[in-house]
Amino acid sequence: MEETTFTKRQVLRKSAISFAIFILVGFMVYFGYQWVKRQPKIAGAPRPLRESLNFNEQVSSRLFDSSRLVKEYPVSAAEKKVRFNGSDGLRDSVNSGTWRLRVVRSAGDTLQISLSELKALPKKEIVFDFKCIEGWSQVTHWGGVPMKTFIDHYRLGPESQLKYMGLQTPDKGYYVGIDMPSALHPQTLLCYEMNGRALPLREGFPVRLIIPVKYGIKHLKRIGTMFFSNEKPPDFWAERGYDYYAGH
Ligand SMILES: Nc1nc2c(c(=O)[nH]1)N[C@H]1C(S)=C(S)[C@@H](COP(=O)(O)O)O[C@H]1N2
Ligand SMILES: [Mo]
Repeated sequence: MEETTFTKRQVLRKSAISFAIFILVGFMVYFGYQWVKRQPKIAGAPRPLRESLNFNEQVSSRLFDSSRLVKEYPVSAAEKKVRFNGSDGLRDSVNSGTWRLRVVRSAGDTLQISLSELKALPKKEIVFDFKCIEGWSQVTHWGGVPMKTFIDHYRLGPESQLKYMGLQTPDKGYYVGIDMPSALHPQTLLCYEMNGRALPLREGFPVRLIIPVKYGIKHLKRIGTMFFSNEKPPDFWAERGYDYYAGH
């Protein structure tokens, strides 16, 4: 077998080359980062980052298969002490008797739906692993009317042909945009129960969104208004630089 030996000169040359590459890559990372920071911001994130988020969104939504279900657990696996996170849009008081879900069909044509009307529709319960983008997750138990059932019952078929659903709290302090395939996913609920009882105030009483295919940021608590649009509706955390799609 032939042995390869390097002369001292060759070794020196190789180390010099590796060192030069190391320095060059270092400069590229540093100036690349400076360049990204100087780029104009688009919807809360520097342009190159927003563009890659949008690209990821295109890939994820093409791969999205609405018949694929998020894993469900037995009720016994559900956490009794549910974590709470975020109270934007929850600071005013709310009265379940006068609260209405406002559904904007078109300008000047708004449905006003009461809590008891929602409760009269077929109910579905789900126990799933609720994931927050901050890094925690919890198996929790929710009940409400599936969004798809609600859309069919109120004959919102034409509106649901649009690309997005927008949701806002009554005071507009928190708001999200949801791509329509995720809004109509069979596990997405207009939720009014947690652990078999009325939603606690801080968990979004009287009605919140539960959308297991998305991270926590999209599970808007205390829904006031629902609307439909082909443009991306304003989104609280996307405006602060997070991913708009937020699926997992
Ligand atoms: N109205 C409103 N809804 C909200 C938020 C908020 O600040 N305000 N925070 C979101 C985030 S980041 C998470 S993780 C979940 C947390 O839901 P929980 O408080 O029921 O655990 O609610 C989401 N919905
Ligand atoms: Mo979150």
